[in-house]
Amino acid sequence: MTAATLITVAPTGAEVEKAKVPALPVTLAELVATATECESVGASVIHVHIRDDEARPTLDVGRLRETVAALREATDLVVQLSTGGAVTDPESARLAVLDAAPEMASCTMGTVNFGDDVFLNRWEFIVELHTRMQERGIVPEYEIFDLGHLAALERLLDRYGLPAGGHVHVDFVMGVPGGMPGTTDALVACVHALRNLPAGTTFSATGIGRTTLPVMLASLSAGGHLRVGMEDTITYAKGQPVESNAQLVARAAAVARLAQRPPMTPAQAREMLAIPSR
Ligand code: KMH
Ligand code: ZN
Repeated sequence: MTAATLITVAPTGAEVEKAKVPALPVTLAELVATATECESVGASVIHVHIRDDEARPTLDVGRLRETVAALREATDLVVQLSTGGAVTDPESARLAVLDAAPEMASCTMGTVNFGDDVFLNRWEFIVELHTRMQERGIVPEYEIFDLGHLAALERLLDRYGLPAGGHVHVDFVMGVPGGMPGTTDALVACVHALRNLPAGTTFSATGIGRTTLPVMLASLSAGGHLRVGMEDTITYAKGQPVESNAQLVARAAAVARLAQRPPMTPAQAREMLAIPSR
């Protein structure tokens, strides 16, 4: 059984509105403060979406570079930029995220209905993201919204080779309306499908909304890692809004300790994920 737990915090996302959720970190100062707090309570990776001056999602490369630099300066967290962006972002802008040179970036493994929208990820686009990350030494986190996305990942690795560093890490994003449900059964189905991927492949899981806790418990018991944050849930318990991302990370860290799987340090996360040293 895996010893320590990698905890990724996804503090902002592209969907939650600041006007409705004032605790959402949207400015660079808010993001850096959140990152520092989350690191101190057990996060080792931060999955980053940024906002513009009006708190709207943006993929502006200048802002992304500034964000990567500020997070590196203030924390030791592994910075993982989202190439998923918002459902409205064009492929060109999503590819350009890599120009901000993060240590990690997300790479979604297929198209999925996303509430009333469609999160489009064409095969050729996935190949482009994967190969550009290989060339630049950026480690991908393959985002899996549905079981078929794991078959797509198997095909990708067979045809185009292992990612930078040689280690494969996937994240099950569960409970999106249109994707796989946030249930133990769905998580177990995904874990079974990992046998078709390279030996040593690791996984984390996150459950959207009310599936946060069942997915957290299922992932820990299956030897997986965790992602939590206000990108994925804004309700801490029934009728109780999330106060901060650190509140969610602290809960995940406490549950991980209870499971005898204490949180990893960022250095341990870099080692597990085989992030090339810079
Ligand atoms: N905002 C979603 C449409 C990712 O960050 O890579 C996509 C998403 C996945 O959040
Ligand atoms: Zn995201």
